[in-house]
Formats: sequence, structure tokens, C-alpha cells
Amino acid sequence: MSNSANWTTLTRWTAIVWAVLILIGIALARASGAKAAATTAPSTQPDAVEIGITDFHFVPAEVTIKPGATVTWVNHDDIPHTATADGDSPLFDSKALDTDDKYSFTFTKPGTYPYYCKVHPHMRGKIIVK
Ligand SMILES: [Cu+2]
Repeated sequence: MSNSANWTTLTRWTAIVWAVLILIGIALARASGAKAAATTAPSTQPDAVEIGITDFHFVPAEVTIKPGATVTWVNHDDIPHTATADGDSPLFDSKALDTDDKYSFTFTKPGTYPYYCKVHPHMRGKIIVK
């Protein structure tokens, strides 16, 4: 009889099954590693944005941020400007900013927030929170 031959065949198959299982395990580990890297990709919307006031303009005039992000205005001009939200009781109002003065406001709620300069009302900007 070929009992010993049968055992050898069985042992060989066991080794092949183990090898396949190990290769599948390695493949799965690599796939999950790649997935983890993809979910940690950086967001396109920053947590903090700086808007320069230059030559009677807000630069950039329109920015899009996510809720909870902070906008900081910096006056680079030699004359005072403000960053003041539209409306009778504005959501934010920097008051007069002298040269190099800064003013920050954190936007918590989604929406569109137009604003202007009280000293020069033709200076306009817009913050979009979404
Ligand atoms: Cu101004």
C-alpha cells in the first residue's frame, strides 16, 4: 500500500494551504494600510485664514472656510480700515485697524458673511462658511 505516499501528499497540501493563507494575510494587511493613508489625506479648507488689507482691498476678497475656522485681517495700508459685517448689528466689527493691526473672528455657523470697511464702504469682502 502507499500509506506513506498519501501522508506526504497531505503534508504537501497542508503546506500549500498555509502558504496561500499567509499570502492572503499579507495582501489584506497592505490593503488596510493603504486605506488608512487615504482617510488621513489633508482637508482643502484650512482652520485659519489671513486676509490682508492692501491698497483699499481685502485680499483675497472672498474666502471659503469650514465651521470653527478663524479669519484674521491684517491692515497693510498706511490709513485705518475696518472689517465689519453687513447689517445694523454686525456679527463682527474690527473697529479701526491702524497699520499692521490685526483682528480675528471665529466663524462657527455655516453661511455667507458679506462685510465691508466702515471708513471706505466701497471696500467689500465675503466669507463663506460651509
Ligand atoms: Cu478702509
